[in-house]
Amino acid sequence: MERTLVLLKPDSTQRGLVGRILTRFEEKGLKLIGLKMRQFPEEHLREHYAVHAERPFFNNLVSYMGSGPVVALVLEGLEAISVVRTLVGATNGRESAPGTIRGDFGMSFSNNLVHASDSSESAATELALWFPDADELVEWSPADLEWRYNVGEELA
Ligand code: FUP
Repeated sequence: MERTLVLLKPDSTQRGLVGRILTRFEEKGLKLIGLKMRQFPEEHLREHYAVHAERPFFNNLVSYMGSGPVVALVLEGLEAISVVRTLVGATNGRESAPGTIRGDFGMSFSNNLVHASDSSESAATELALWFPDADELVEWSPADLEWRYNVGEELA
């Protein structure tokens, strides 16, 4: 099982899309194991996007991410990192495929609603930054797990 970090960015909260976006992940069968909402401080957001620190759009990106509340999620599932990236869609909402979250809900490249970890390395770094305490994550087993996966084959 993999864990991945998802952020519902300030345009998701401002536009009242949190419930609908969260539903996409739940309906897919990903397990929600962490969730918190806050307007995060600039220093934290700069660290999250440190890989882009030298890029010209960096200051705007940090300012947008700090402009309103963000909902941070931890999702768990088999190959969860790539499954979530596929659900989220391409960075530019004008080009992301219909059926993806960005493709269905957004028109912007910068205000693109959702962040999702793009590799196991970034997931590990981002989970440590956004959910530093182990007790923020809930260990639980969905009652229908045996219907989400073929337990004999896939979870053997
Ligand atoms: P993604 O992995 O799809 O979230 O996108 P990136 O990590 O490449 O970029 C992070 C965020 O920076 C994107 F969500 C949008 C923003 N961005 C810009 O605003 N301008 C750019 O030229 C590139 C990225």
